[in-house]
Amino acid sequence: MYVNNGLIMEKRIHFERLVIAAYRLPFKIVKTKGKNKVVQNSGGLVSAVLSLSESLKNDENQLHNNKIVWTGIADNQSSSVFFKKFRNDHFELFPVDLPPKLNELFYGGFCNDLIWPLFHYFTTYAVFDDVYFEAYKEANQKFCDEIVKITRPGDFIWVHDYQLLLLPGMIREKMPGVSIGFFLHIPFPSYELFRLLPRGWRECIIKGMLGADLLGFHTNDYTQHFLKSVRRTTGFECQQNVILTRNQIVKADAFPIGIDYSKFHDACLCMPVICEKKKIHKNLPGQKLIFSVDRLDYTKGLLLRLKGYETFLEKYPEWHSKVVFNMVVVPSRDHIEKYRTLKKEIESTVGRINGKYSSLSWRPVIYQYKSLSFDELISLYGASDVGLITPLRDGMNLVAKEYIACQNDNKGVLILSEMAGAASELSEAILINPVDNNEMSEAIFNALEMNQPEKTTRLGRMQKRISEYNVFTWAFDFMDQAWEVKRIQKQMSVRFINKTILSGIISAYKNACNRIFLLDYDGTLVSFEKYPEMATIDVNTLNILRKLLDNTKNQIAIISGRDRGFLEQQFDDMPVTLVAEHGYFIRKPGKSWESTVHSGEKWKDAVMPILKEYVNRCNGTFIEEKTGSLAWHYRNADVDFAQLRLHELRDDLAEVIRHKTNFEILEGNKVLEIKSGKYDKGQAALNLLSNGHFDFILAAGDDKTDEFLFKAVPESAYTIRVGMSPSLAKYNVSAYPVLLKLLKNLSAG
Ligand code: GDG
Repeated sequence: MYVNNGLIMEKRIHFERLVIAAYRLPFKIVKTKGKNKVVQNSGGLVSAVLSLSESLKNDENQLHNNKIVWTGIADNQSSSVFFKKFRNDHFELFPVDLPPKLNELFYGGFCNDLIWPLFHYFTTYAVFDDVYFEAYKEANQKFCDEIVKITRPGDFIWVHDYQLLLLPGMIREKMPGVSIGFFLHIPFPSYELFRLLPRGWRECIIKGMLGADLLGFHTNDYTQHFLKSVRRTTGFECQQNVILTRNQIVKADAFPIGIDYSKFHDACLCMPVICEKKKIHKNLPGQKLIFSVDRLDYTKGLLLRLKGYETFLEKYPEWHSKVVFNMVVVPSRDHIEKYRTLKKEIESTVGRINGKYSSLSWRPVIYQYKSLSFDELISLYGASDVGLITPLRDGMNLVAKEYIACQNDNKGVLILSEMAGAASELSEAILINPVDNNEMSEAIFNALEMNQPEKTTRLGRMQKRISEYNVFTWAFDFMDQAWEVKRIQKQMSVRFINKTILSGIISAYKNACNRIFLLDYDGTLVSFEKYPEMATIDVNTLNILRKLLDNTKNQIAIISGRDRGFLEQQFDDMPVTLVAEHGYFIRKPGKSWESTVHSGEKWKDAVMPILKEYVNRCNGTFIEEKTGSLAWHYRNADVDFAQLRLHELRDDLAEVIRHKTNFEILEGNKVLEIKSGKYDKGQAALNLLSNGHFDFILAAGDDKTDEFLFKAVPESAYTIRVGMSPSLAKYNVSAYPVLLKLLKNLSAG
């Protein structure tokens, strides 16, 4: 339990230790007066984790009193040597050493010349270079090597940001059971942008990210973009926010990062800040103050902000001499051409505005290119009347939240770009589109003119929200959910066929004298192919089935949705029972096909035209006509578009079959099937089981239509769902080759 902002939090961290992997270490060494001083690095993540560690220090039960472990890169070689031995009350640091050339290609190249611009929608700035990508992989591998060295059982590894997208997958390969979380601090872009990455790179990135158990993004939009990229890149099924990968479930969700609200709010009440605020007001008599602070970056909309302010000055001359815009730009990457140019443009725009509007006693823009101390920053937040934050894209933007936290006297108004992640939580700010000059100038005018009751109401709502969902809630929430995902994975792994379960099945098999295998075909005995006719059975699988059939105690039934002709082709020379079209037809060994249903085919006249319409409306889909059913396959269509059409098709079909009680709609793996007559795989199985006293039943299938089978067979049966989906089956296996291995095992017994 810990106390935060007067609220008693019942949160508990279940992990032994927190191991952070982030590009930078949280500290650097600064020489002051000839002495080395350890100083905190700037940036949202460092502030967040430092605040978290301080709150944990006060609770001896949290994290079992262990320090937070942090791996990252030090500023230079001598810092790295120093930090290797560095321990303080909160942290143990493990510097990762990258040769400067590698770091340049990895960080300067792949991270900042490709991922940063691309994920912030600046596609024209993106540089695609194979050498960068190789360096990115190598650097992520070096992080992985360090993490593997320091991780202990019970640890939670929390990987941060776009520099380490491959790391979760790399760690997972080395330590399959460990808990891994990943948080992306920048936007995850729409698939249209993500797909600009070469296919191999994007597959590698998605695979890397999916090594985590839990993936966090600032907003639901970013989460949805990521999920779409997963579906399009891997084909994995996503059930809401849960991704069913080949052998694990992974969760993706929105965790909007918060700030240490009390730290900012309370700092405004400290004497040095109160004095500094007074000084600012004294220097600007009778003038309102607009304030902004950002790193020098093209994503921050710095030039557009100046232009918006210029438009405001143009439109509202009555405000001349009564308002000042203090624009602080924090130095960053200004050795790079793009940033140098941006800096020059800012300086010339500031010069132009000041040249045009200044008087002897008034300068409309006060531009500062420097970092501020914490107290200076808080004083400016608190002393200003308007916070003007207008990025073109921003993952979250903590400055917006900090600004709100510092409004103790309810004076400030926040103008915020709707392109910042923070906009979804700070809806009471004046939200603007940063490219719209007029909107920005109107917003500045409205903010300056806003009456006090409205300011108080808006601020009150935002302060309540960000004080409650603060940095602690964010971190605890993330770790809590990571723990929960692990719990669900463990629960599911109990259902996975492990050695113990396997030996149970083998011994039941050995003790039985009348056994039956009820096996689905597609996805269960063969893999999924682009077209159904391509999914033919291979010789190894046939040999496994033959070997099982060599034992006279065994019977096999293939229970499939396929038509008779196809099944005959695959199993013609084998003494297996074939069930075609979900039970419409049955052929026992050595006998001919029998039909269990007599519904005629007239009904198809009403359904076929609708399906044809949907083939036209959704590229890549096709119809399969069987005797008793019509199937609309969408495996080759755009996943999301097909889902949309699927909903519509279901509605249209429901309308047609509304008064016909005999119809059923079945949903299989990327297929919607309409059949007439009450029959399904379950009834077919019961029919077969009624002909013998079986003391060993094994039923396996991979899709929803096989659930009828699992439901129908007796409790004593071994039921196995192939794939990760939740099921009525007792067990899951990750993929069909695992089932084949199991059958092979039994055939040897
Ligand atoms: C990423 C995402 C996301 C800035 N200048 C000074 C200073 N700062 C502090 C601010 C704030 C932090 O740095 C900047 O926060 P941002 O939110 O702008 O983000 P970044 O760290 O650049 O980047 C961003 C964030 O991660 C968190 O997930 O919000 O979208 O790009 O805390 O106060 N602090 C001091 N002097 C300065 O001059 N003392």
